[in-house]
Amino acid sequence: RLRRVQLLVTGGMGFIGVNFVRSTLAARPDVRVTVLDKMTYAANADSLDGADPSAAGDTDSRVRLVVGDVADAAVVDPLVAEADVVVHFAAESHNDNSLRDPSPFVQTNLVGTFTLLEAIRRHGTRYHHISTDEVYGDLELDDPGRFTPDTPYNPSSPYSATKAGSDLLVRAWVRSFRVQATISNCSNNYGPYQHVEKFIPRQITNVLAGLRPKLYGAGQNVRDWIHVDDHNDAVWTIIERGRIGETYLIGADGESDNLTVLRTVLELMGQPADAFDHVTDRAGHDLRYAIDASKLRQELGWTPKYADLRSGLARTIEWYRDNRTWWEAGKAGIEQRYAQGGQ
Ligand code: NAD
Ligand code: TDX
Repeated sequence: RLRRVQLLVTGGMGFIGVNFVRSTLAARPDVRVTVLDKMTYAANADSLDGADPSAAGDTDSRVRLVVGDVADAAVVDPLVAEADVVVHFAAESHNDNSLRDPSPFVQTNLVGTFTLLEAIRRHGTRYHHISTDEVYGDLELDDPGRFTPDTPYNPSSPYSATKAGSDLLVRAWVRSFRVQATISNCSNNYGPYQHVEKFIPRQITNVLAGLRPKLYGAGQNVRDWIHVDDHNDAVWTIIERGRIGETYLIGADGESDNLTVLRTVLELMGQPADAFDHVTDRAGHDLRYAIDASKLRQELGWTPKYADLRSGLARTIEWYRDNRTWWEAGKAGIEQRYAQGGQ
């Protein structure tokens, strides 16, 4: 187990990163965290409030925020130099945005990862790269197979193509320059602090705001849902016990189609089963993702703690109910942008 660790967490003001920072500070008193985040539309400055339970005030907090770009070598290099471990969450993360304008995806996901890897190479720092199951493309609904570390890369969207490219950069830097890196590819996350542009928080906050939930197409597309705490627990397992150069797939056997997820949300929120709109489908919409996490489970002994999606959704709904001020300000603008695309 690592002790007295200085962590650099990129993208630590976004959904998964801030959950990672909060749970790390709560569970590991010897860890100090520097967050590097550009504070794009996807970041929320309130997310770190009260994140260090051991701090009496801001002065002795174990977490520090540096506002900056992962693609800016002058910012990145000194931060990597002082870190023991770098965990790279920063990315442009939303498929629908990548269809409207792919440019920031190429810049942040590809050039940003390249910039970080060059600093990692210079300083010999331990690096963990956060990626997605979307790099593998999609599966048929009736395919008995699931994604494994041997599945060929076949990304569909500008988002997943730039994530795939960033993974391949990491693999090449391991092979050519022997950087001390591991990679994880996780399935769809849900939980607190997720941006309201994403499927589950969009529907929960639509109901809370008196708007009708919006389902793309017929809702047959399948996603493999995992609670964000289970994802982050697996990330720590890989940082501490993963083999250098290896890729681990993270998933919790949570396959469900979008219509079923939406109906569960409606039921848990006391809404009629048909209280939603069908809207224009996403271009190139991946049909199904499914993760086989055997390697992570067997080699590293990891197991998820959230057994079922329904109870995880109930807790997530409670969080959005209790934290209206966190999401309310950005909600109307996001819905306006969706409406322009008929979504
Ligand atoms: P998010 O969009 O909620 O957060 C991304 C964060 O990165 C934001 O705080 C943003 O300000 C920051 N950022 C963006 N560009 C930056 C730049 N150039 N420099 C510094 N910071 C920058 O995303 P998320 O859902 O938390 O995803 C985090 C990571 O996990 C991403 O790498 C994503 O590909 C991966 N991932 C996400 C999921 C999921 O279901 N959300 C699943 C698997 C993998
Ligand atoms: O309003 C909606 N209605 C709807 O039916 C939205 C926003 C989405 N959907 C559908 C599209 C997908 O089939 O729900 C599913 C989930 O959509 P998103 O939340 O946009 O996630 P997805 O495209 O599956 O990608 C997510 O998981 C993998 C993350 O955003 C990525 O960052 C991660 O890599």
